[in-house]
Amino acid sequence: MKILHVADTHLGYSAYRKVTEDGINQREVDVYDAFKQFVDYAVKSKPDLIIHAGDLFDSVRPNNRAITFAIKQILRLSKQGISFVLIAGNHEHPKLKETGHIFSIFDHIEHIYPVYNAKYEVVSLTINNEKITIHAVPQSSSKDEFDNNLDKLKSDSSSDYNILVTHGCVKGIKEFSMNEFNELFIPVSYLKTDFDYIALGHYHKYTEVSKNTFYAGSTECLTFTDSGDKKGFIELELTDKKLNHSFITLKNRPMIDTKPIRCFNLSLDEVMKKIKDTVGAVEPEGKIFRIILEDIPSHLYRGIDFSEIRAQSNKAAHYEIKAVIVRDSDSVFSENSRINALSQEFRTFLGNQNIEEKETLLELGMDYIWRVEARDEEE
Ligand SMILES: [Mn+2]
Repeated sequence: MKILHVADTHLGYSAYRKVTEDGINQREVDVYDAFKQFVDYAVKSKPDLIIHAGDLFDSVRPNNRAITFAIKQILRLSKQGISFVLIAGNHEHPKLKETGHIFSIFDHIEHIYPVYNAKYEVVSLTINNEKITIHAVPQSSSKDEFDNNLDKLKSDSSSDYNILVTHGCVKGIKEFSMNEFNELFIPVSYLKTDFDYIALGHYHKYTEVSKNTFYAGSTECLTFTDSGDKKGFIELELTDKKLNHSFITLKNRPMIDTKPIRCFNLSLDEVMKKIKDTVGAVEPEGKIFRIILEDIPSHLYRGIDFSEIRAQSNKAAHYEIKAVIVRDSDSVFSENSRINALSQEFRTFLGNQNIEEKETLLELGMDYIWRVEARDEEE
């Protein structure tokens, strides 16, 4: 039995300011393109089954373009008679039940099995005279509801194959967290060996969690943190209880997080030269990249010629500069009224708070600050 496991396709995601000739956000189009490559592969290779482990869409209310695109691609699979089981992830799960679920648009399409009611559901299929049971645990509205669903999991001994599909962070081996407010945790004890395969979604990096358990990862890079990873999906061959897997890589637009430039003891000319060398090595055309300036004194930072960097990067799909600015020791501000770089202020503020999860908050906060700073630089 041939199965494709895909996850975290995030249709409807958009980012940065670059638009296509038709005026559509370039990143949004890139994300569609990655999914289309996957569907092209499926139509060509004709698997018996496709499992999507959640976050098909990037949001609870994807735009019309994302909905139309998803329907069109999924109809291509349906027309080929390929069974497609998809579960809801945290990104498309509505906070309020009355909002309704976007996955209901797939309810009446032949061979398509959307699971999105926050309940454990079983999809049993007979493919080539073999019975395969897919145990689907979609995103739930609370941790308790999710745990309850996981507690009910039971493999079906009358089936030739049992597959579990769910969306969340495996907990217990290593933390597979995306630092998102509504993410759910899957205790490692549920990842039992009586499932022939466990298809996971949520963590965006392709990972073999155990012999029978895999994160397929996302199909595109959505942050610079995953820019070094290969992106794609998993192809599985299940025969006589044996599992063979391979990772199929998609062709994505290059996204490059360049090596940080340590600026502390450099002159402005040296910093500018390092930046220009870094940009040159990236070969910006059509690419997305980030320059990181570490420990740059604020007077140096103010002296950077951003227009020169802009000119050198004008063919890039997007670029940004992340700077960790340190205050000048010869600051003209008096001791009392001195305001440090925003990142430093935030770090100090958090340090004085009596709260758990400081590290997570620090990381999230720094990321926002860097993003805002990067945006300021672009203008
Ligand atoms: Mn995701």
